[in-house]
Amino acid sequence: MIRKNTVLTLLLLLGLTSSFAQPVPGLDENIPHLVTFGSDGDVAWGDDSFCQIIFFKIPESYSDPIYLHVFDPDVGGTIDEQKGKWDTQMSYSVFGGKGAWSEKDAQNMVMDGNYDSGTLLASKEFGEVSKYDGKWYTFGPFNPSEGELRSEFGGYVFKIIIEGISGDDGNLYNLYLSNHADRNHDVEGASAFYYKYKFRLHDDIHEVAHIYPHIDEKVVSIKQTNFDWDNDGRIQIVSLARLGDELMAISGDSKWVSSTHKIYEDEKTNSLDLQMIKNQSGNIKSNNVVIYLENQYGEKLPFFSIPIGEFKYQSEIGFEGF
Ligand SMILES: [Ca+2]
Ligand SMILES: [Ca+2]
Ligand SMILES: [Ca+2]
Ligand SMILES: [Ca+2]
Repeated sequence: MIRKNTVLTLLLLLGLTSSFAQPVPGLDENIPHLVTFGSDGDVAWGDDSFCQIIFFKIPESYSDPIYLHVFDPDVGGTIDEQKGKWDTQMSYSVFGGKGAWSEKDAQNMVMDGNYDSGTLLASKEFGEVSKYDGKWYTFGPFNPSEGELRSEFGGYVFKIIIEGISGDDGNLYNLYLSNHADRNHDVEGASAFYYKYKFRLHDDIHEVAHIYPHIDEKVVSIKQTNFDWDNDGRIQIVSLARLGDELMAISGDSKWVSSTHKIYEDEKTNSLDLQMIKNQSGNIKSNNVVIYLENQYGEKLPFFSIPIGEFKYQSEIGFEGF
């Protein structure tokens, strides 16, 4: 009982601190880093298309300048994944304006399509750069109104595309939306979201990673697809309507797998908590993975860095017996 209360208190604290935070990966996700490989990378190392697309939404009422900080933008030295010699170039491009989000190729990451839609606001390439190894680089300032105004989000949407230009090494990095140029400070009411997520799992078997796909009222079933999970444990679905005993299929080395799951009434207009629990005996290190979800129409579902609604207070269920 003591342990349960401790976990619940911890979750409540996390909830308080994360309500206004915009790091990507998010605090609640407990994912160490995002991953993008150089364009000559081996997909078997865990990145199927050498590109990552992350969106940020800023409330329409917010008018101060915003900045996008990138931790460890270089590809070399600390946290990155070396193959042979360091020879990878990575581009970071920030987009706003009409089409930045609303172009479906951007949401679906159609790499031979118009995924880099909208107005290019800033761009920079990094290779092995010791000056930025383990350090932050700042894009901006941007005026919130430079984003794409969308009423469905109640604000302006920006997009950052991280793409491998050359080389075969893995770039690991983190993002943070801030209202300060020189430090991470939260933009109240803002959040990040993404449709296809590529990241590194913890090496520590006791760490549980999460993603929080948003389920709108028209979703009756979801199809999840993941790549290169290396059979690393399990993914369980936790929500108000189920107790975490339903598992999603996970893939093997360099393999794709999908599974389809019914959505219950109580799960609509809320977020699911997909808990990624590592293989407790596999000693699986440096595991890069890809995951996305679709509704019954084949439309991709967004994951939000901040879980929507009250659902998160229920998620101690998933820690029971772990
Ligand atoms: Ca580095
Ligand atoms: Ca290399
Ligand atoms: Ca890096
Ligand atoms: Ca992997």
